[in-house]
Amino acid sequence: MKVAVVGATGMVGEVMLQVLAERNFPVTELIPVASEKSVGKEIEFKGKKYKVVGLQTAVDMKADVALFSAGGETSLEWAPKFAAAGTTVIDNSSAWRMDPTKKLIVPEINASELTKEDKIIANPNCSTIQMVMVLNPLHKKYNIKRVIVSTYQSITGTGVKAVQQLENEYAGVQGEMAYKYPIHRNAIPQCDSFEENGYTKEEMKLVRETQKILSDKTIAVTATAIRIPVVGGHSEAVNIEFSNDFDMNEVRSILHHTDGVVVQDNNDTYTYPMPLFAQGKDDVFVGRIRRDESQPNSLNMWIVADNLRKGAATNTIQIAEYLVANKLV
Ligand code: 2RA
Repeated sequence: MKVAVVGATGMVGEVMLQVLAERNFPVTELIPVASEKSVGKEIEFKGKKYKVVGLQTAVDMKADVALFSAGGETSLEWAPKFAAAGTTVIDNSSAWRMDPTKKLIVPEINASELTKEDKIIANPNCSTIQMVMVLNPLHKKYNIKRVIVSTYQSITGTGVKAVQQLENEYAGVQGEMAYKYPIHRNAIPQCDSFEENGYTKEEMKLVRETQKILSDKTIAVTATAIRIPVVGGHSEAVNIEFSNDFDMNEVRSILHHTDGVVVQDNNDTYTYPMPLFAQGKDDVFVGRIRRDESQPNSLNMWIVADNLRKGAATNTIQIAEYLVANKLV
């Protein structure tokens, strides 16, 4: 497979290259793509050096698959050009996610929706992916009525500039700010910009994308997204109200038997998910599973995943793997 990685020099792009190699994705030719300022730079992939090329050059090279992590503007302009050249695009930006003609895919949940005609496929937002991985099997069994989620998001979701800001603040030096406020010793109740309704785009992604991926607009979701000075992954406190009652042991068993989900839940041994230990892993970790004693048919849980891996790069490559395995590319 001729594979283009668009945004190859960014945080997610670098993890994509790492995961492509780790999972031995059948890359016969790699096309690292970045903005003009990076053209000509060399990157190494599986022991071979490749020169970064610009977007139009990459389109003309007619890759089989293009994995995008280059922001919404670039994707809106260039994904159609790659698709017109016969390349199947899997895009990490929010540009196409809510487009009714585009599929929004978490392979373990809805990869079967994909067809050969899907030339631009949307990868969901990182905080959505980890949550729906856990919601999906429980929704099938008990029917979810409502979800209340509070996220505690890694600064790697913002990018290199945010990681540098935290390092500068640790070192007590003034540098470029990724956020309006210091992030060291702080929690910022804003991820992305505000919408008219007072919620941030990040919070509304959790609402809208969850309903699209689970194909159920009746699921009520409300979210609060917080940025915290952590780098290993996103954490989420999730409260779920079901239509029907449930058995706690059955809930744990269902999650334990769900591909891509690992239950870490034992108070006696202080076992619960944490971003420090989720970093670099592809699973979604769930713990602190307990009945909500204030509300019938409801439970609380804590969900953690590496936002750069299952939240972005790995999910993208799993979609590509599905396309290859099912001869859709
Ligand atoms: C964030 N989910 O964490 C967004 C984009 N990666 O900032």
